[in-house]
Amino acid sequence: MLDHSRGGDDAFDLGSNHDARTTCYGDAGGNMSGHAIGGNDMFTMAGPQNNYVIYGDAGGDMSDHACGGNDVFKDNAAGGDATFYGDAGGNMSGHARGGKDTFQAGDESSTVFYGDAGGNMGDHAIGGDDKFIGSASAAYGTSLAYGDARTMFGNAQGGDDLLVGASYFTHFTDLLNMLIGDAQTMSGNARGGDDKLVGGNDPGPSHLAGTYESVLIGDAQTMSGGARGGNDTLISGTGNDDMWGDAQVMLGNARGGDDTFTFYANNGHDKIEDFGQGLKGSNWGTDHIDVSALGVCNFCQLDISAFNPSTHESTITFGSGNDVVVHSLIALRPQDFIFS
Ligand SMILES: [Ca+2]
Ligand SMILES: [Ca+2]
Ligand SMILES: [Ca+2]
Ligand SMILES: [Ca+2]
Repeated sequence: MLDHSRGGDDAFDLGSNHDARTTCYGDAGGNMSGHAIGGNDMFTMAGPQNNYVIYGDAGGDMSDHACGGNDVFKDNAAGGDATFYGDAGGNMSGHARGGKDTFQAGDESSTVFYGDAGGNMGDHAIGGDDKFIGSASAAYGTSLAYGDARTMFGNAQGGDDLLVGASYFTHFTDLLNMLIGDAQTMSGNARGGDDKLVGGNDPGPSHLAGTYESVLIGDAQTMSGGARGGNDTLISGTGNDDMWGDAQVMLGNARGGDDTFTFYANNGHDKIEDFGQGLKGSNWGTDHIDVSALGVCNFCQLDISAFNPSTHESTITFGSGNDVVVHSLIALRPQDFIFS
């Protein structure tokens, strides 16, 4: 799609197939450039053991001032593989802009979501505010969701995305949800969005401490150069959550954002890996632990183990079987919390 072309608003009902392979493009099979605008498309499907690859707008790249539509993918299928690229399967460059896309995931063996681009976002590309909603009753399967793209560099800016992990996975011991607010890697002057990530719920018996059903990363797995993280909110589910406000690996002059880690009753055995306390020499920002929903009114009501200066860890115990290990620069202080 070139120049000022505009895609229509299409509804694709892919029916209820069995063992089918389906690839669907909302607007262009190839690239979108100029001032091309994608339509607002809706994809619906059902049936067992299918393989779906859906591109909300372009199968290839989006460049210049191309703009993605606001697309919706409702997956009512089970036992197959589903991948949804909210805007482009390839790269976004120039001043390309992603739409506000929504993926309501099914109970698939494998679910993969890129809110904007499956490849890179560079130059001045801007990610849309996308939503990934994992299955509320998943019997099996894994979810991998990136709010924006695989890689962000240049002056790319991530959108403010909502990523909700899949719930109900009693017979699994492996990781089920990997939710990343912006990208796998951020470098250059890339900016992360202000994302909200929600861990999955597990109604079954709790898993061992140190094993996780959800990994939540506010910005990227690796941040380097002058990349900046957004101010993200990470919400613990009843499964075990491994929570990173910024990045698993921080290099160069990369800096994280001011994140909030929120806990509700029956949080399981969680870990906060990069708790920022706004201290000089730290690049984790000024983060907070929100215990207001637990009815904790002040610091004295918290059960916090002694800070271990060699591991930099302390454990907050909310109740039997419910705790969070916090990795921080210094011992936790009252100003690190949000109380009710
Ligand atoms: Ca789109
Ligand atoms: Ca996005
Ligand atoms: Ca973020
Ligand atoms: Ca942070």
